Amino acid sequence: MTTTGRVGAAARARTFPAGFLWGAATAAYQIEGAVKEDGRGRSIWDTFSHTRGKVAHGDTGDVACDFYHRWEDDLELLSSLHLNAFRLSIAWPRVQPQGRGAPNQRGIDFYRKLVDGLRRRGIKPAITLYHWDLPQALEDAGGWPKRETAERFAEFAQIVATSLGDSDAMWMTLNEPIQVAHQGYRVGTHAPGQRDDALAAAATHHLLLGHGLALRALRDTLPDGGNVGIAIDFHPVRAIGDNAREAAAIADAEQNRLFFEPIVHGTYPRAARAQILPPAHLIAEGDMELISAPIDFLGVNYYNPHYVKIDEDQGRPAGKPAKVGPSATDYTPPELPRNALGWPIEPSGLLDALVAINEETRSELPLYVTENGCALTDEVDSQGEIDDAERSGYLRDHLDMVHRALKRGAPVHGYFVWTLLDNFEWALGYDARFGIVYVDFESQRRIPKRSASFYRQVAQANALESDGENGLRQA
Ligand code: IFM
Repeated sequence: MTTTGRVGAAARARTFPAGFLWGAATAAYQIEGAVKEDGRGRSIWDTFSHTRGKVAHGDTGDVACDFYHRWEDDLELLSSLHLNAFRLSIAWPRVQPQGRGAPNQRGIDFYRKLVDGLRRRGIKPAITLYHWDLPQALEDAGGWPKRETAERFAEFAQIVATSLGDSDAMWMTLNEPIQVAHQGYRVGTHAPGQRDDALAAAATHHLLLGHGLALRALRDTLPDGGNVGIAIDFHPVRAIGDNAREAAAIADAEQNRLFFEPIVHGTYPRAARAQILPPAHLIAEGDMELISAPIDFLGVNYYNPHYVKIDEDQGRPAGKPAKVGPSATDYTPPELPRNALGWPIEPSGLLDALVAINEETRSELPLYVTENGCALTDEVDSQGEIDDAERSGYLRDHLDMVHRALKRGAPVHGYFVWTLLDNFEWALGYDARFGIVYVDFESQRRIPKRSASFYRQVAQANALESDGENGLRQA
């Protein structure tokens, strides 16, 4: 493409608002490694991944991307990609090895160095307090099904806010709490591996309460009350045929509204089935007010919609139960493209989610896409490169939807690709590669994929060029 051609294309580009955040999202256990260093305590994921049969190939996060030691090079990588935001999570067991009591200074020092390193590079930290690595000691005391865990979480939030409060960060209390309740306590595919509806329903309420109590602690501790939100995964529900409408409404209540509705309205969704909802005796006076206290933004994680189709013979939704949510099935229209994990790829679901959330919050809540990305089976070619054209196309198509959502009035302020580095993908181990940067886990060498080059050009231009290529063809 010639220079003149690019200027011409730029003139017709889909430009994002000034100050738009271009970020990459990560989570502590998925990248840090160093699980026994500097006084870190044990987390439920250490226990789970070391339990036979729980994670593919027996993989663990013991080393992961060794980010704990390589963080400085990885921040350089962020700079080289022209990203102006980085989403990281704080490993609770590094800061409070037993989940309670005095902080471990060496753990705090690590995150201090990290946010200072980001600040030096002009990259905004987006800090998640809980991305699934509960201290094992708290699980031993009952975990999220117990109210006390929510109280301990607020104490942890207060410690972190005191230590890093000057970092001009975005703060998120929880990441995808439905996955904690559902995969962690209902179907057992994630740590701590429990399988019990009642535990999952109790965990649901205490995760929400943990959010509310942590939010209050952050408001009290951060300068000017901080910039605080939560990251929730949204799966727009598509009914296939009129006879699927009722089941779709239930699925929407159980997959999407279970956490969204308490936070924005202070109520649990009426359409959810009784066994999914927290029982009344767990909901103390004042809980719903705490949970629905105003937040400054909502983080929207999006990967795919859910389809509901009624199996005529069985009279119930078609497909096997999926592990991602209480009423999801793995039924997907066969014509849809899928990623390497079999997840359907449907960019319009992101537009639908952003527009629907904005309507429901009456344009009063700033939105960020806090996760969106594509798992592929990437391979290094003979040139030493990773030509992940499919991922670049995925990013282009989803960014186009973000741009359309902006045009339809949704106040989207940033986009975080999931993820910077190939990493430990929970129960799937290291097979699923979501990164825009390839990681050779033997040598820990990082190789930016072609999608990284595409994303860099979009971030640098703050725009999708009119043909959506952003240098892709000559990259
Ligand atoms: O890797 C996860 C992340 O930790 C939470 N959201 C979904 C990603 C892909 O499965």
